[in-house]
Amino acid sequence: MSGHVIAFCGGVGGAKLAAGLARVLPSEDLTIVVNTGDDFVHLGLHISPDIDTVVYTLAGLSDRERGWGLARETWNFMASLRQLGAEAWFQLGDQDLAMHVERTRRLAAGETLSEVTAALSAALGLQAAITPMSDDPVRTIVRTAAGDLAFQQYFVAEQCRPIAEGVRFAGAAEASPSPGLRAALGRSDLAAVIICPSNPYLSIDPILAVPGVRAALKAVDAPIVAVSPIVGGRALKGPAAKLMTELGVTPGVAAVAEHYAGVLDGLVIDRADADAAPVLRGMGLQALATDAVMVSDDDRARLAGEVLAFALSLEGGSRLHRRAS
Ligand code: FO1
Repeated sequence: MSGHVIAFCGGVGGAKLAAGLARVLPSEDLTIVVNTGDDFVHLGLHISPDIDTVVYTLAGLSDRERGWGLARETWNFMASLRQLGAEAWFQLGDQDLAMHVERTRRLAAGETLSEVTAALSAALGLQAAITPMSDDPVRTIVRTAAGDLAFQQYFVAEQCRPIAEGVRFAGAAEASPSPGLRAALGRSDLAAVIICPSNPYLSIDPILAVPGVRAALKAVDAPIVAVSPIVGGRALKGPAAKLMTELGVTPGVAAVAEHYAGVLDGLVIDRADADAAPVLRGMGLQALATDAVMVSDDDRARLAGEVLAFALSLEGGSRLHRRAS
């Protein structure tokens, strides 16, 4: 294929497809835009969990079982923290710690998060352009029956147990798209935008909340295709289905399509949901049913290839619905 591809993604689930795209596309043809709504300062360190997950996954360094952090990690730092009676609810592995320390040092020295991410991913041998959605702080807050919770408090400390009543992105209104995102959206050779199978509410919405992003997507002439993170009414990973239920939405591919109304031209769903394809077409979307669950590296590359072929097969006419809605 020719032209540039943008991938929007969050952490674990999205990073797998981003890794597949990085395998099938030349590095200069791909910009991976990562959610930073999960970022927070912990123990004085700037943690960017989704950027770390994408970088480690693409570098082949991630722990495949957990999905986040490094493989063959050791946890002496955490054991020592506990001994000191310090906060130990968020696990920072001994090797992983270097990433957070070096990111924090560079940010304090005046580098932007985009610059830090580019430098650290290049140091790990990555050629793909990985960019935060914004260099400005945007923080995901989950409104729950127990009050407002900062994302990691909700996700890790509370294990997503509190009933969610809403999600907001503090700072989004004042944020600007990162230079990498802005440049990619403005490319005249943009061939496709792929929304990876990340949580639509917690991982992709923060990217869409950055001022200018939705309007830019509305205007692009390239196809925009998402891969559903919901298969057979269940989330592939994480709290997406629980969250949808709590927000009054029946978890399913139709709800994913509805959520992305006005943003998408097509949705890739798992074969388990093939029956829903006519419903999606009724909503003005093109649908591809395939094996959307990625286990092996080959699954990632195969799905990436299928998603790209599907996106490029969409006729210009299928974009009229998005651009008019
Ligand atoms: N997720 C957890 O469930 N527990 C943790 O202790 C934890 C630590 C952690 C440290 C560094 C990092 O880059 C990610 C980490 N994650 C942890 C993952 C992260 O909180 C979530 O997966 C994402 O924010 C959701 O996409």
